[in-house]
Amino acid sequence: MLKVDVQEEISNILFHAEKNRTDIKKFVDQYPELTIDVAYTIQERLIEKKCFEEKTEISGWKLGLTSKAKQRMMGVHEPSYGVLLQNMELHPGEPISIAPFIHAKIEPEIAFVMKKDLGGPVVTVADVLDATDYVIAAMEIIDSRYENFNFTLPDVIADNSSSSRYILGTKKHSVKDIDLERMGCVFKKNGQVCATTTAASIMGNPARAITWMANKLISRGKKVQAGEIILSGALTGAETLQKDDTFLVRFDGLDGFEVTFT
Ligand code: OOG
Repeated sequence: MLKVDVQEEISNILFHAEKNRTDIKKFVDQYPELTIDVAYTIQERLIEKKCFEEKTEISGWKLGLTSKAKQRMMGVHEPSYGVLLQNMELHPGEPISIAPFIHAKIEPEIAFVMKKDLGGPVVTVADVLDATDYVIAAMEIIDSRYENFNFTLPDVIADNSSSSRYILGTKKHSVKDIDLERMGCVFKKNGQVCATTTAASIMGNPARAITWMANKLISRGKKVQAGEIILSGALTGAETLQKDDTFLVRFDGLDGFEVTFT
């Protein structure tokens, strides 16, 4: 088991890598004993540090690596989750400065906002649907603290699943009005289509991906709470971004929106 002081050191290194915009080498080479479970503990330490230092609070959760394509691309075999903080939220229509990022990428996502806790003992798809207040189009900006996004599953978990910022659309939709398997998604970069896909790319159904996370949280003595946002995972591969780039996401039956980087 990785010693507590090493866990603390890793969370400190990750915290400062983000703050100073410096990428770092993945940890598993140096600490092969870094397990998935310990990586979630390191993530919790990192989040406590960020909440304290940045005077912010938890606003929700994000799933990562939920699509087979993405798992294959990153060489991992299961999804991961991370924590969203209030100071990570940006708004459509406001240009986004690339200044704080190391090498950010952007992904289209379906966000669920909860009206009930997902307390278990076992959370099912029906529980997720019943607990959902509304569904809304979203984009996530990921910015791995590791060189060239080169990591193993425990590394990326410790790094809060590469989370950096998130943007929610403006129109709320009832989950009853949406086909969570067949809903189509078009993602455009600078007016050109870069990906088309359906909601089923997220573990067959994004609500199923949420059950995976909700049950994992319960096994760690935590739970999704009413009022929290959940980003259910990217539907496509992440796109690199630069100054002056514009991205548009549009979902069948959900509103779409655009963001521009400066
Ligand atoms: C890990 C996070 C990926 C998603 O939705 O798949 C992610 C990464 O690729 O850096 O957020």
